[in-house]
Amino acid sequence: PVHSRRKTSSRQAFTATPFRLLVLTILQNEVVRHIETTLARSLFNCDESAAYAGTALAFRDRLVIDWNKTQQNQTFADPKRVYYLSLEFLMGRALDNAMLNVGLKDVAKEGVQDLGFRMEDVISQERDAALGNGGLGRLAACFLDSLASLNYPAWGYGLRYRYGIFKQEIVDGYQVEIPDYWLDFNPWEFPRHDITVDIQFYGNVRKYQDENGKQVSVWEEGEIVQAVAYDCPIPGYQTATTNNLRLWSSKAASGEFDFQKFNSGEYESSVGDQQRAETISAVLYPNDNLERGKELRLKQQYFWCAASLYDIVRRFKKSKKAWREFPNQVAIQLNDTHPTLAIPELQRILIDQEGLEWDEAWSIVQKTFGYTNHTVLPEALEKWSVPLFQHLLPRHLQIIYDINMHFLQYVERNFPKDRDMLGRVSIIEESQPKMVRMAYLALIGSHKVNGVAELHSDLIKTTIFKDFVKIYGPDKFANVTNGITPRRWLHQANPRLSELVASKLGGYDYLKDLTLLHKLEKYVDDKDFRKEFQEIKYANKLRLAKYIKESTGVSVNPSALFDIQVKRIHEYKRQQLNIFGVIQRYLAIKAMSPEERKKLAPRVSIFGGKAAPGYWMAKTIISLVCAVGEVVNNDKDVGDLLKVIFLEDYNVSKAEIIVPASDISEHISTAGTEASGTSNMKFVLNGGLIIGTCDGANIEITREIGDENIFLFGNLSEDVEDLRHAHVYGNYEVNGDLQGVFNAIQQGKFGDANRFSALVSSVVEHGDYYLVSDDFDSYIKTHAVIDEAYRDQETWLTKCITSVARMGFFSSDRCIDEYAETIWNVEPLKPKETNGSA
Ligand code: GFP
Ligand code: GFP
Repeated sequence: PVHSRRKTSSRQAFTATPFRLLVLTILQNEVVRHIETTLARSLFNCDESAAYAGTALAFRDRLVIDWNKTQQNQTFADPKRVYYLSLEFLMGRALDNAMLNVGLKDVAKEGVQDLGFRMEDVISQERDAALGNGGLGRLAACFLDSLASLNYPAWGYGLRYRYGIFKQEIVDGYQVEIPDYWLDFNPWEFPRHDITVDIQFYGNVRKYQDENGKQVSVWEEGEIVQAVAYDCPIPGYQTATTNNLRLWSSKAASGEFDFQKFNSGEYESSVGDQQRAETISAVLYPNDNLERGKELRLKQQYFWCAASLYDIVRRFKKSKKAWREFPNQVAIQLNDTHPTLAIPELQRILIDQEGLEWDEAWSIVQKTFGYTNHTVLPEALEKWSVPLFQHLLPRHLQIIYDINMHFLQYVERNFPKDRDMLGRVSIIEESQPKMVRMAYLALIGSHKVNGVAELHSDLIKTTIFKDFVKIYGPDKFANVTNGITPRRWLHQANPRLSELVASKLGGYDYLKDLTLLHKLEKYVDDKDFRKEFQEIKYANKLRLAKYIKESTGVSVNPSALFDIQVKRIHEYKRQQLNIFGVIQRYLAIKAMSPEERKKLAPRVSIFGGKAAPGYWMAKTIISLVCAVGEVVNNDKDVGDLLKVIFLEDYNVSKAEIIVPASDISEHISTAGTEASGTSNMKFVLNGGLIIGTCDGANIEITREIGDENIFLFGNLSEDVEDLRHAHVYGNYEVNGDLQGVFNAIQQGKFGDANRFSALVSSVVEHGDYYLVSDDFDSYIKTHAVIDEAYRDQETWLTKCITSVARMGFFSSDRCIDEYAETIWNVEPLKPKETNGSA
């Protein structure tokens, strides 16, 4: 007995299962030992945070055993490995995931309960590892889970930011950013002070001829910063395979401050070098899909690429294989263009350090890399100025020029008649200053380029990479539609639904093969199943309603239709369309007769997401949502019929509460702009329906679940360009409903109209780039269809269940198998023995 708040003892439940009792006892002892010895806390003042720490450390011990075995097994077998280079890994919390993957969650739950705590409270003590902005970083996290679960020998390489994505607070309706210092206590990482790499910046290049007359380039002088490895174990689900995520942290190469300066009393500047070096991995850049060309960002990219490649090359060299074997041993995937510098870096290592000839080296490079594109938005494509490159990475710039020269010669030979093509496809943009186009470099240096959903993969071939399809042929381009891990996004986020599914499918095998979900269709008419399914949704809504009350003070009716849009705030994702729609609804309700109101299903419109600090329009959208909420939520005349909620600081752990609670979620980007979307998959998998445009993965979701189960609206991507041309700048007239919304804003119904005028003028004066006015009508009508459909709860429920049953395709396991087969050419490696947990 450790804690005064002990609730119920559940020991009796174990008496029938001695093995379980044994495991429970062992686990409990480990937790207690960690609390007492590792944390040096008395059990009598053990609070929830200590209970979390003790539990986390006990599970960590188990992971470490499997982790070591996995690494040894991989070292011994030396198979081809996958290296996933991503500047973002949006991992969220680790404890729950570790317990589920190790398979001891139930035991642990009883164990901590016995110590006087509720597992939910213990789990919620953990800080999110929020080393990412949104979909791109979360995809990387889902991929790590799948790679380990499918036993692929794989490593993630990233940066260990001291500050993850900022915490968002809403103060008087405005977003305020608070630094997220998340490393106070992080039991999930292991510093490897013995694994360090010296990374060079600046300096200059000296060329000379060696004794054989060969041109040699030496990159000299400049500044050295040290990269230190921090490793995080990534456990697979129901397998002993535990892969590694290696994050690099920056440190001054000398490791010390300047003693001379210190001794002469210059205390502040004596630590200057150290601080400058540490700045490199200090903070994650918030993403507004607009490249800003900051030197520190380029430094981050090179620092991380160079450290990772050094490590990869070192590991390869242990095998003493010939260099030509490199692509048979190593597959490197570039998650977007952020790691593109790995391409010239590998070329540099091979020619400058290992003495390979250019062509041989380049052939190795091209076979090694694959590049995933995540956006066609032109303003989001990375470019770096040549002068900056010259200054920071002089040798790499030369190599990039040489890569470009070889490439352009090839293009010239093959397309002698198209002189303009050379300028269009050149890695160097002839602007003022000249720019390095990273997407072209990534594409040219890789053997495969993939998009993340069918439409997106088609679009990259007809827009940004059109010329390259002519140059390389279509086979260089592939599609791998994104996926999500069902372990976190169903089993962990929605345990009751997961249990219900398991009860019908005869166990949890479906969490390893999500296509098994199709068997649920049999139960679509099963009364008990339907009832249970509906009850679970209601319970999840209740849980969210409680959270809304706690965090915003607003009471919402859990029986209302929960309509949710949570994602980064961006004009292309069109939260502005959503809030305009909400205003329209509000105005309509105000004008309704009591009879009409009676027919209307109450709604709760829920928003969440961060705006990049420098993205003023996105911040304006947030403040409009908050302002509308203020008015609507306090309008007694409207009551439960409409509530508008902005949930602060959306992150992975909040998504786990929000996603299972939706009736409808919104995926309403301007057609052709959202590469895939992945929250659309999460919501449907959890028994919610979606309203969406024909964009990204919405299209494939529709194909899988049937168009009767999704609410599609709006213009198609092939029409977007013409529609944009049709918009006149100046005073554009919008249709009646939208004009009514704008009037209400301009009349100050939601506070000072000037605050929101940019949102209105972007539509009526500045060409409506995101086509809000073109899609508004169809959006509103589709919401009316949703209202109508929701009144028929039985049919609604059928749609939800059918959709869940048809979501098998969207597992990140399927996705990873596709990458492995079509891009990486790697095989799983069977783990040795069972895991340290069983
Ligand atoms: C890896 C792991 C180490 C482990 C060795 C041997 O090393 O923790 O000790 O394998 O199992 F990281 P490298 O492949 O990085 O050399
Ligand atoms: C980006 C794209 C999304 C895509 C993800 C993962 O995510 O359409 O689903 O990458 O491929 F925009 P965000 O960072 O914008 O969410």
